[in-house]
Amino acid sequence: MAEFRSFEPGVEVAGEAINDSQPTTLQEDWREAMKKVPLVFFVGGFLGAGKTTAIRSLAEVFADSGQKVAAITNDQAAGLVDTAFLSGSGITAREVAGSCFCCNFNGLSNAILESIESENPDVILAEPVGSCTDIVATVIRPMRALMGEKVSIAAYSVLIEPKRWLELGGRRADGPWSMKFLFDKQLDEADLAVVTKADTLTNEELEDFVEQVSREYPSTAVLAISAKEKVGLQKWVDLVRATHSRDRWLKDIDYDTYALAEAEMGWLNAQVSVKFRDPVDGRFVAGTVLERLVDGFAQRKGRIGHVKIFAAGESGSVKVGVTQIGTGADLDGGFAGPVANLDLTINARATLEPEDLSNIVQDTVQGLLDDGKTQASILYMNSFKPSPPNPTYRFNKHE
Ligand SMILES: Nc1nc2c(ncn2[C@@H]2O[C@H](COP(=O)(O)OP(=O)(O)OP(=O)(O)O)[C@@H](O)[C@H]2O)c(=O)[nH]1
Ligand SMILES: [Mg+2]
Repeated sequence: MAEFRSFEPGVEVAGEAINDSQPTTLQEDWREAMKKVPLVFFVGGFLGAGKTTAIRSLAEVFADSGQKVAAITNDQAAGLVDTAFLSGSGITAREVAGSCFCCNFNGLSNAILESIESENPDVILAEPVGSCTDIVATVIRPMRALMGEKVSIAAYSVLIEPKRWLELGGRRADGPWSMKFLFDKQLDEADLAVVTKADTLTNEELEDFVEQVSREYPSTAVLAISAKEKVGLQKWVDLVRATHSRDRWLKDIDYDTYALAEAEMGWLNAQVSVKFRDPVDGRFVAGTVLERLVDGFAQRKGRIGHVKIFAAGESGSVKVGVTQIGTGADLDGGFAGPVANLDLTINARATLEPEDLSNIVQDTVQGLLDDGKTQASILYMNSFKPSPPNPTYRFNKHE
């Protein structure tokens, strides 16, 4: 048993400890709501925090208790690693692409209605774009008001990757980049702060970290999970059941600063088809492509939000990714044997110009041809800077 498993983070909501072993009226309300309409469970948090991996693991927890799950992914452009990854894990995933949930509320509500029509799920796990904030005012409050008869909406969970918190200098420090603004705003509106990747810390580090976050956000429930090791997930679901949304919409967000912070990142989505004369180890190829991309970003002094690749071949698939330069790659999945074809979905978010991102991808793909036995072609590539957020709705009246 991993050391951190013995750690039980203190769970507090508005200063009152919750005993989640006792059914509460809130839990009963939640169950009641669950019977009638699907629960929309938003999993927010910064780029690379672990949202999609958590959604995959939460889906298992809900499925184990007999509940049917669907997922909705979101991005500024089509061709998402997350959709391929969740679909590859057997989860019905719809993609709202072209704009974030807040700027395309109708895209999100249509995806939810389609999901209800086609799958009739008990739970819809929805992942906003990792650079988005103001989700409560622009998505959750409008959804409650406009779709309250079709869905119930869970308390809002925002995920925190400890490594990112440290990179950005914690709560108070001025972060080294303006994305810190987004990170802080995301946490300001959270009902639950979920510390992810607990398996990457020792028991003591995790305990210190959770205490630090709880100190900085004293009225927010804080808990720790490892989606990879499947630890803390049932506790998270129980806590969401027991937590009323505190409606912490952001009263003082400056949309010009928000737009500048989002536009610090270049965005690239690409699809690449690779064919090998002699079958190869797909994990090795995916890891090599990732390493070359990350080297390219580092040489141009880009900071990484998340660079990830979903590689699918005839004998399996793998997702590889890096959330910071200088740290090792994460791998998830594998192949039963060598592959002759690989379809690569590449998503990169880094503080570089879109042309730089495209050039690095083109150079990397070109580099695959050097052995004379490999063919590779870019089927689709879209690189850009996110446009200023322009929400469909912003419910900013005090109730
Ligand atoms: N060690 C460890 N790694 C994890 C865990 N959860 C996620 N990861 C890794 O962290 C990386 C980012 O995870 P994702 O689930 O893609 O993160 P995300 O927040 O959905 O990322 P974006 O959608 O790009 O914002 C992946 O490479 C995962 O394998 C965890 O519990 N433990
Ligand atoms: Mg994701």
